[in-house]
Amino acid sequence: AGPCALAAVDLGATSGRVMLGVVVEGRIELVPAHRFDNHLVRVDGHLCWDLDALWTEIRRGLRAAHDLAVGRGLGGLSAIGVDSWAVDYALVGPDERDADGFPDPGSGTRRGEVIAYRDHRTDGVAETFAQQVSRQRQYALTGIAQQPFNTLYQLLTDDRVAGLPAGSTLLMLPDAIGHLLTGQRRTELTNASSTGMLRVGGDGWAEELLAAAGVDRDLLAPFIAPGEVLGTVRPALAGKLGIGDVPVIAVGSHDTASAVLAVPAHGDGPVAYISSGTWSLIGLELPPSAPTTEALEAGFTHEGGIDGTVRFLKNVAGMWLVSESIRQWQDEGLDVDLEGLLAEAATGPPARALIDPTDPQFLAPGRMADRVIAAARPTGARPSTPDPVLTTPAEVVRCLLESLAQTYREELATACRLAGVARPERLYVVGGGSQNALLNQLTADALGLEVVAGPMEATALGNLALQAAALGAVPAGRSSIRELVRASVELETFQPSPA
Ligand code: LRH
Repeated sequence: AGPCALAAVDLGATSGRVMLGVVVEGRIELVPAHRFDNHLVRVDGHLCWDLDALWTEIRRGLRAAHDLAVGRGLGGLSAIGVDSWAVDYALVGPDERDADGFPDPGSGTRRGEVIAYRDHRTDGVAETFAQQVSRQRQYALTGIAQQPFNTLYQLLTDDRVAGLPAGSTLLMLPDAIGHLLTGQRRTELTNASSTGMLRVGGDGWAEELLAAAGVDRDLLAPFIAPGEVLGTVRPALAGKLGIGDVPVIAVGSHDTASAVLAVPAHGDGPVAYISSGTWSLIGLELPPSAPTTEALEAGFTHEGGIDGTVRFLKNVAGMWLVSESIRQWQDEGLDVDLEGLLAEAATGPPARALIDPTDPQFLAPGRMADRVIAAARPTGARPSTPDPVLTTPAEVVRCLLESLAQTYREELATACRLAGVARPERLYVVGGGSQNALLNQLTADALGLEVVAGPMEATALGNLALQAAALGAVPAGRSSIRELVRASVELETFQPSPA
C-alpha cells in the first residue's frame, strides 16, 4: 500500500494534540499538527473540562493535519481517531428533527458541563454504594478498581440525568467527540470498561449494577469495538474544515489502552509497563482472568484492552504531583519550571523523606506542595529527623520522584505475585513521563531492572497504529503494531546502577 495520512486527536489532562501520522513502508512518521493547553475550570462550584474550547482546538488541529498531509502530496486524511483520559462523560440531548420528522445526526446538544473526575462530587459515594452492592460483588462483575471517580459513582451523584429528555445519551468524552464529528452515538469498549459498569471481559453491561444504581439502559449508546468504523465526518463539518468525507475509526479511546498498545515490546509474554503521564499506570498486559479478592484489596484493576487483553494495573498519581506542586510555586511567585527543578533534583542529595503516591488525598487539585511536605515521612535511616524535612522545591521534586520509584517497585512486585507471572526482564515506560531521565534512572535503580523509555507520544501512536491496521495499511494484531512502533521511534535504555 502507498503512504497514507491519519490524524490522532489525543487529549490529556494538561494538554491536547492533533498528530498527523504518515504511514509509509512499515513506519509511522509522527508530525505534530496542533498542540493546545487543557486545564480544569470551575463552573457552578464543580471542576469541569471546557469541551467547547477543546472542540475548537480539535477542529483547528484537524484542518492543520489535513493541510500538512496535502503539503506532502498525500491528498488529505484517510482517517481520524480520538482518545482521551477515561471515566468522564458528556450528556447529549436528542437530535433535532426536521419538518418531516427525520433526525439530524449530530445536532443533539450537550446538557450541562463535562464534570471532571477530580471534582469533589463523588466523595463518599463509592462507600455508600458498597452498602447496596458489596465491593466484592462489584469487583467480581467488572474487575474494575473502586476509585472514587469511576463513571458509575459519578452518575450516582449526577442529578442532571433524571431531567434529560428521551433520546438523550451518555457519551464518554472521546465518544462525545466522535458524535460531534460524525453524528454517531457509540460507546467504545476500552473506555466503557473504565466506567465500572462493564462486565469483565467486555461482553456487555453489568446489568445488576445498572439496576442497583438506577442507570437507565436507554441512556447508554451501543458498543463499538476498537478498529471498527464509527462513521464519516458530517458533510457540513467536513465542508467547513475542507477535509472531505473522512472516516472516523474507533481506536482504544481510553488513552491508556492506546498507550499500552504502543509499548515497544517483543514477543507474547506478559508485558510490564508504566504509562507515565498525569497518572502512572503500572502493571501487566495479560489474558483475561477472574478478578480475585487479593487483587481487589491491592487496588488493582482489569481494564479492557486491545485484542481482548486485560490491563492489570494500578493507578499511581504520577507527574500530576509534580505539575500541581509547580503550579503552587508559580502562583506564589517563585521562578521555577520542570526542567530546572529536575536538573537541580538530579544533582541534589537523595530524598530525606517519602510520600505514598497512591494516597487518595492527592487526587484533588490545589496547594499540592504543601500537602506533600505535610505528608512526607523521613526515610528509614533518619527516623528522628524533625518535620518538615523538605524545604526547597527541588527537594520536594526529588522526594516525589523517589516516592514514585519506590511505589513502582512495590506495585510491580504485587502485580507479578497476584498474576502468578515471573519477574519481567525489563520495564517499559511510555508517555510524556518517559522523558524524565531522572525518574527513569531512579526507577531502574529501585527495581533493579532495565527500563526502556519511550515512545513519548505513545497514546497518539497507539491511536494511529490501530487506524492503520483497521485500514489494512499495516498488518493487524498487537505484535505487528509493536513492530511498527519500534521501527518508528527512538528508545532510550536505563540500566540499574551497580550500587
Ligand atoms: C490516564 C487515565 C487513567 C484513568 C484516569 C482517569 O489519562 O485515563 O487511565 O484512570 O485517566
